[in-house]
Amino acid sequence: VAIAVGVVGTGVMGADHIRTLVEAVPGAEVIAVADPDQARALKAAQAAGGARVHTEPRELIGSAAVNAVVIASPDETHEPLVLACLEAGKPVFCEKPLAATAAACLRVVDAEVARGRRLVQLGFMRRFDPGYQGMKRTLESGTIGRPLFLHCVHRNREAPPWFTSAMLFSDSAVHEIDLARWLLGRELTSATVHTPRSSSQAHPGLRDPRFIVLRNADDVIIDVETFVSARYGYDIRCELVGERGTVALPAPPSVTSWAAGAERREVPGDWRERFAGAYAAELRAWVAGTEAGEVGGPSAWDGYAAQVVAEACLEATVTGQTIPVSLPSPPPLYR
Ligand code: ISE
Repeated sequence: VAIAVGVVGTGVMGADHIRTLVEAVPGAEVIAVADPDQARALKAAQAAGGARVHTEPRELIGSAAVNAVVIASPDETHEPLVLACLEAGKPVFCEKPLAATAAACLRVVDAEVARGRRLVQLGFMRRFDPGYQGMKRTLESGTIGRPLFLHCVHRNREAPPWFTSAMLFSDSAVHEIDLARWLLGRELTSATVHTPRSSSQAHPGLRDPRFIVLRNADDVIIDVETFVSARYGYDIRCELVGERGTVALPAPPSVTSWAAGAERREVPGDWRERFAGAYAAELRAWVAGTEAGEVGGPSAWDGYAAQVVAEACLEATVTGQTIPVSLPSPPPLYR
């Protein structure tokens, strides 16, 4: 029997998750969608092969026909909607961020802990990318020795007009924040942010790029160039330097052409293209967890921890200082 999924939010990510669920996730069926934008919702419902359309997300969450919920609505709606899913006892896949602030993330954590069972999987899809998984395996095999540096580059072609300077941390670099915790298996302990001159290609009011320097509990240094107006394409790089060797994220497969005396490789346009495989893998894992009665993968706690560090980055830009980060140890549900 297929898991009946309801999708809240049919914008860029919601529509993409619907397409992925339909094309690449056996065992799931999108039976309902919700969006205040009727036309967009109808289009998404058609893409799902005739799903029911709701305008009110809570109606979808409460519907007896819906077994599990995907939340891809605007950031500030995540907290109340995830809480509604927890109250209904339904497994939920929530796009990052878990909630708009660390304090709000903690409220979600508390609600899940109170239920005593993991129902929330967060959309940190890069953990499902084979390249990052290979880096983690290499580190764990011991071949490169103890880690010293993690160098990261996070470039987007362009940012939407509503993208704020704070979102550079909470929306973009939050992926590297999560990866640093997951890959190195240690909590982050401080954040410093260096600000070069702003790119003339950034939209007015957006301070872009930034250079973030994090430290973890093993004194590994993690640097992240975050540049969301890079123009030429979507480019994600990562290298982990150890005492005896290094391991790097492989470049994505790309069409290469040779013409007019030059070799030309295509660069992905955005994250949906670059991480398509990871998006499918995370949703397959979530559906499998839903079938098994307890979801795994990136947790509400991971969402909270990442948000705490993103907020420290923002504070670091205001004061120019290194901001210490200290996280309490996670409740037993997340260990
Ligand atoms: C976006 O929300 C994502 O999650 C992408 O992975 C990231 O590269 C981009 O910067 C964010 O805005």
